[in-house]
Amino acid sequence: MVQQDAKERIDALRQELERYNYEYYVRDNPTVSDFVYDAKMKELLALEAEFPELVTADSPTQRVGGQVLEGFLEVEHTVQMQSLSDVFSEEELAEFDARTAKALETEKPEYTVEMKIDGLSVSLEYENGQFVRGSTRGNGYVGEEITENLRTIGSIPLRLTEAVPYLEVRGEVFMPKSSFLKLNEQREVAGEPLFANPRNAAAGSLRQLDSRITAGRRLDIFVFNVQQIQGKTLSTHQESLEYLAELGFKTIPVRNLVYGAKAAYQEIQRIGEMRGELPFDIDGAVVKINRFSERDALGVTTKTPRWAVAYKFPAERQQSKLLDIALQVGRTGVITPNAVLEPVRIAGSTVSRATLHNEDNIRDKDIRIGDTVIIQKAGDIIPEVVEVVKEKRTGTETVFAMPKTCPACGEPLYREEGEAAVRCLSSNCPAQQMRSIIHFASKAAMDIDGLGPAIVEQLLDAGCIKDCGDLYALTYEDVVSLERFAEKSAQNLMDAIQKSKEQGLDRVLFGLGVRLIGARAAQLLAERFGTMETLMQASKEELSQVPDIGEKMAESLIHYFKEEKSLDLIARLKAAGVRMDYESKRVGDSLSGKTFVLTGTLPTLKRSEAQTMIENHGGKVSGSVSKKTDFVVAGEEAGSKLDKANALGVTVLTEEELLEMLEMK
Ligand code: 0OX
Repeated sequence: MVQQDAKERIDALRQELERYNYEYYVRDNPTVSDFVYDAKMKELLALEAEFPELVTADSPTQRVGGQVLEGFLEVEHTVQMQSLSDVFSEEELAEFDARTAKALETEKPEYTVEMKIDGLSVSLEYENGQFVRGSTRGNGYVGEEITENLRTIGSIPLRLTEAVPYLEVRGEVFMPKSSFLKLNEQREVAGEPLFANPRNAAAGSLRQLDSRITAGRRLDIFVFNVQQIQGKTLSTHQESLEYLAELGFKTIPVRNLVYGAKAAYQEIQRIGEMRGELPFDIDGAVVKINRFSERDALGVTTKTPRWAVAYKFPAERQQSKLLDIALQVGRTGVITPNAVLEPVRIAGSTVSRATLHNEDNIRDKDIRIGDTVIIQKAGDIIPEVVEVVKEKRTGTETVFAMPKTCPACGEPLYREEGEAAVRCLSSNCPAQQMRSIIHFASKAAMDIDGLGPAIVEQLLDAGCIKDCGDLYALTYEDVVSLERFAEKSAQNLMDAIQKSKEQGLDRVLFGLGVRLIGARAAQLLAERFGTMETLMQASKEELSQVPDIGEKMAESLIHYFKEEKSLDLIARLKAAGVRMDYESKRVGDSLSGKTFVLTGTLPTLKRSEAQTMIENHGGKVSGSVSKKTDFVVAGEEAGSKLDKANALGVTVLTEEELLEMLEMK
């Protein structure tokens, strides 16, 4: 066949296959047999093999790539992927409605109520109608690029029905319940660990570096938001969902218009009643203002829009039997009692452990070993024992008593006045040491990839390490001689340990696990004091002068830096070459105390870039205009925020004026 004929045939096959795909995955309404589909796909593959120059990224043959990635790249979201604020009752929903109605000066706001899919939020970007990039939500500002994995999802169009210049949409990737059950059955047969629920299974599938694995996982998506669009004006949520459906997306099902809180609540209840019968998990319903002009008027907070709210369905509860109470020793020596339960299925997963919080909780609820208890699990939260079914007592139950000594090291346990927690204060307690090392290596601290709980335990057992200071003295031989370690993974771990030395003061400080010093406090302290030495010399007064560092935190630091053991550990980390200084991203304070709002499309800067620049000069960026706003930076097609700024007399800047202000022009 000559190339011209091949091109025509290839185009025809692609169009046909795309249509079958759409009918099968998006419409749930297959129109051809697998046999016909496979035959056409084979023909297309053969032609593309013969004319490789005709292969394009949006060809249906390209859904599953052959390359294995080394890691995921970061993606900065130009439009923040916000989360939703939650409400849990009709009253809380009514409060949201009252606030909204007041701000919009209407009696019954126009809402859409849609299902809240229990999956993972992703962004999909299209240029000229072609799928070019997909990413996870991450922290809302920065996520991970997972284009290859998303391509494998049949309901994600690779090419839209219109060549829209630019479009970014947001949706929820999920695993249908039936696929989840099948996957776990296969994993059980293969002796692989089971996924706790469809959401975790979907998350695990999207995190694969080899998209062929993702392709085998039968993921699906519902799309529910236009993040950005060029070349089309949309004015309501309903309109945008209809438009997305026309473009070929599978859009969120059940999204009815209602007016006011009462009607919204009724619709939520109606969705709740469907829950059990749906082929996928939902964890609530989302109530959103329908008109975009009204959304703009309501604005956003730093994390969540003011124009929407998630109504979370109550957690599912189940009965089980309390077989035993096991004690866990935490990083700071706190002893947590955990319920060992007869396994029971709750909300799609099997639960055999639940937290009992502390001694007082066990006493107050009169929880005894052998009791029938009620277990609750809400979303990601660890299951907990809610109450005892006292009618089921037989008289053989036994009352639990907290031991007097640590189950891990045998040293006496203490309970401070006014505290519910019982602690082991021994500095040589092996359980605490293990937890401290796991914390040090964790993502938010030194981020040592591959150093999880199981490996830390192996290293401790083999006597290779005693604390986190010893990690940097580990040798390749130490690691490779551990059970189940191949040469490549041993080298990867060695590399990750080396790399972690560059993390900087904020991460080291958080990693040390000083009581009360969380990730944010560590960052504030690193920013203020710059080096470990200066920080160690700071007085309690100097420490508590840092905004958001309270007196208790300051005391805890002073106490930590007095201990011989801490000083020795810090000295060893330093000697090993671990960086103990902080490279501030701040370049100046010229905008300190000033609040900015960005609106419209700026001529050269992305909004996120402008935001970073402002923040690096000490300014704050907010999502909505108020009397407290100092400047509004407005670009093209700035909407209601600009109107509001003008109405309030807030100074409006162009991008150029902003750059001048930052002395960058
Ligand atoms: C869901 C879901 C999540 C878009 C703008 C703010 C929140 N899990 O089904 N998020 C949203 O809305 C986003 N809608 C949904 N239906």
